[in-house]
Amino acid sequence: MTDFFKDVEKVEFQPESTGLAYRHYNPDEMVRGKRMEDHLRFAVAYWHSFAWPGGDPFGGETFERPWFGDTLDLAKLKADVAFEMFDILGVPYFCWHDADIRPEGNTFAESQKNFEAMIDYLAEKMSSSKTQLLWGTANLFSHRRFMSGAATNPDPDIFRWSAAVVKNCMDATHKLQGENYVLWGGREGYETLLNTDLRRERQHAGRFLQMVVEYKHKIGFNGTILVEPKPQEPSKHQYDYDVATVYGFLKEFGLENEVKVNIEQGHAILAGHSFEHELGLAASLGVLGSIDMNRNDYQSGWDTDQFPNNVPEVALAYYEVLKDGGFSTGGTNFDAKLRRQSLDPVDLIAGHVGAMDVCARGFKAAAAMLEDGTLESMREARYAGWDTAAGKALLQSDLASIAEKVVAEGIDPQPRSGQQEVLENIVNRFV
Ligand code: XLS
Ligand code: NI
Ligand code: NI
Repeated sequence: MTDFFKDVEKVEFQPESTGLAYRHYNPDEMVRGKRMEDHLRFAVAYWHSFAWPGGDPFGGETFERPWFGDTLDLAKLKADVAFEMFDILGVPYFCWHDADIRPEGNTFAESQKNFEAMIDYLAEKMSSSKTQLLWGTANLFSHRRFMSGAATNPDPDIFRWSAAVVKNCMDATHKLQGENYVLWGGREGYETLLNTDLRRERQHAGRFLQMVVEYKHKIGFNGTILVEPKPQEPSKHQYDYDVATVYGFLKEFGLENEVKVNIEQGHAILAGHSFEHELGLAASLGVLGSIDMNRNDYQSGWDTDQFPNNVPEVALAYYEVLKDGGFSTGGTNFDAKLRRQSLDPVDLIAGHVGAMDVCARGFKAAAAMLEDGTLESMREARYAGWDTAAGKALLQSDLASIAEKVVAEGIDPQPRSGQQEVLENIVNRFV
């Protein structure tokens, strides 16, 4: 035991509590025939909670954690504290990048050795913990070697380096029985078209992703490969802009049945969409995989990665997830960090407890809206014309015959209300 969380007790479901307890998240509560914990599948993001020093563009580290530094012993201390927090929270999952868990070596081989040592250490910790791996991923964006991209770098040696890192991260995810492997295209984008060969870079990104899928099958990894869309930051323009863009990219490279998406709330907003738009679109395309449930500040236009705190927004998001049948390998990852003034260890716990409660409230509201059924029956009624024999035949027809019948039958269609306010009032009964 470390003494980092020394006075913090295990967080329990205590609906009447005014202290650090779950007031809405009851892991064992049955919702639509399944335990709430198994629906929501919460995960802690290792990087924000344990590796992020608290910097902003105007100032550096604020957190001064005892495990900061580049040695294996400190990396192990970090892992010890992480698993103590997982236990305090009772979360079923966590997620990592290679760079969050291992010290950087002086060479590729040295970094790999450190990484493998830490994967063994995590495996040992996981064997006596309830907390398992939701996903692993590679950090191909922090080190200066990646400043012009990883798979899309003009230098083939960086492509090679990145491919080798991803191979190692996939091996590690497989070894730890992770349920997904994520690729967020950190610097897969550009700053200026004046120095960028768009055509080449997209081809390289496509081939890279095909190699990932080929390798998944080669090693027999049964998890899901997920791409995480984001429109900008750190690059001025990122290739995986949003769900629609990623889907087009997957189609182009023949990967639409192999790869799904990990959708982040804040990234959806940066792309000019709502979270539920991105989720609903992914579901309609059959590629909804997992979510990063962290919001941005609506004024800053930047990825501020804050814990969620808006129940109605969360409810509409889980409504889309539930309509899609819920998560299979995916889950709810808090890709969220504390504000840089929140220095106390207990702040880390409070951030996650609050987020889990907000999600539980939103989730229960979503389940109740679905159970009630009014929203779905009103939506169906709106399209009922298409379920008639004539409606179905229409899509098999052609412009000329349609035009002929429009005249012959003298149709006179009347506009009908979209009933948005009525629908919004229904939602408000549940949130
Ligand atoms: C950054 C991304 C990142 C991914 C994992 O904006 O959200 O944290 O989730 O690389
Ligand atoms: Ni993000
Ligand atoms: Ni993310």
